[in-house]
Amino acid sequence: MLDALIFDVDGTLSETEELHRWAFNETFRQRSMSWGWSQDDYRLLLKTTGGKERMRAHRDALGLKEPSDDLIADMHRQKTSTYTEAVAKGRLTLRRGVKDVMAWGRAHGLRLAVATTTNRPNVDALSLACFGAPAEEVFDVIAAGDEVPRKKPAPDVFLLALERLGIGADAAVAFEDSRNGLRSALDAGLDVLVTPSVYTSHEEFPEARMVAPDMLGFMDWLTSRHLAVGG
Ligand code: XBP
Ligand code: MG
Repeated sequence: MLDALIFDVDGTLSETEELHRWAFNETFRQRSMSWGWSQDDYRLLLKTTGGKERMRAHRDALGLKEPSDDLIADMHRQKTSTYTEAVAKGRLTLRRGVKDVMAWGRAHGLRLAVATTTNRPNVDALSLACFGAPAEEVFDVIAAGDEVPRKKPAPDVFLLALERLGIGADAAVAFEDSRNGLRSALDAGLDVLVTPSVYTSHEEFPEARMVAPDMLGFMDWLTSRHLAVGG
């Protein structure tokens, strides 16, 4: 039985990565660092999931010893508060079809979950700003950020979401925007529906069950998948 829909956040629920990129650059600027990530830089940097991991990868690619991991963790706390303040001011909108698919799920008695590399404060801020309610009221299960030892493309965060849902992968469908996310959900045993985002439009998703420009494209597939397993 299809029991749950599991959503990635960044790039899937909302086109968030330009705002993340701005928050990273604001943090570098406020700390008088020479770092500055262009859109082209960031497209490559997004191969590394996780903001702390991304900054560490950038430091290492420059062959630098500083900033230390501890300082990067502090920078990430600052970046997160810069990001969440901007989200609270209404800088994000939901992607087309997100509310429709979530409403379809609720109307068919399905549970809704989140499996994301971003951290929980960012999920909470997006939920309040875009759904007008706390994340724990919008989603039945939330698996985010540092709750798992290995970030996407490792399957850990989707496996945690399935564990918290108390179901097997055959009873859920995952929604993603990136190859890292697709690989994570696939390795967790899930069927994956992909809506490429601004920063992943160049990627290929041959293993996806379906690829569509927005989530409205999945409504027929979801209906047949739900009916096929007895609804
Ligand atoms: C996308 C990510 C995150 C965000 C930045 O997560 O990889 O790292 O880019 O958020 P997903 P943080 O697509 O899995 O939602 O700085 O909080 O990591
Ligand atoms: Mg994503």
